[in-house]
Amino acid sequence: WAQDCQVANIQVMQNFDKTRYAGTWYAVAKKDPLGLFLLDNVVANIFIDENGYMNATAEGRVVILNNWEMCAHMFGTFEDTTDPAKFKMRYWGVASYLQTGYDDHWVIDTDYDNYAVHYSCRQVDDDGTCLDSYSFIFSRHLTGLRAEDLPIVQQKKSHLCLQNKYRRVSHNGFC
Ligand code: ODT
Repeated sequence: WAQDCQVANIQVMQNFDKTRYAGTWYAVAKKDPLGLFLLDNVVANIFIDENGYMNATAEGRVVILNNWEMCAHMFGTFEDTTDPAKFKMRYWGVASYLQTGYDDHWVIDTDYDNYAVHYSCRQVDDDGTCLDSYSFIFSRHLTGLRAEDLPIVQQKKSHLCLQNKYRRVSHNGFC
């Protein structure tokens, strides 16, 4: 498998099933974008609405205005694309001073029951690689990934050309 780091060539989850993706996900690791927002204690809750569209809430510790630490409560709505594992996510906070945005939300891999690898490229460079990406590694378990899922997740990180770019996301009850 040739690793060319082209955003257009990134392999995403095949036959993605959003109903199985729904539910609670705990972030265990994160590759930050420029101007990072969610620091730690990040929990996402994904649900499918009555029209079949994916929606989500998320919370996490943030520091805004340089030194105001708080728990951000965020909402997101997802637009389907031609690829069932690639979404556009519109997001906003319950409070106006939180971030708003419109990002890609790609599901790179998941077994639905234990782990999920998410990826978002905010800016594609002229050469087709990503200039500004972020990525979450999620677990269904607050305790983190199972040992057997670690090699799979490692491989996906390297396919994203983001190996060694992740930091651990702690959960200490702040949110
Ligand atoms: O933390 C950053 O630096 C960038 C992340 C900004 C997006 C956070 C907004 C979350 C919106 C609602 C919930 C969606 C849940 C999806 C799960 C993964 C992506 C955050």
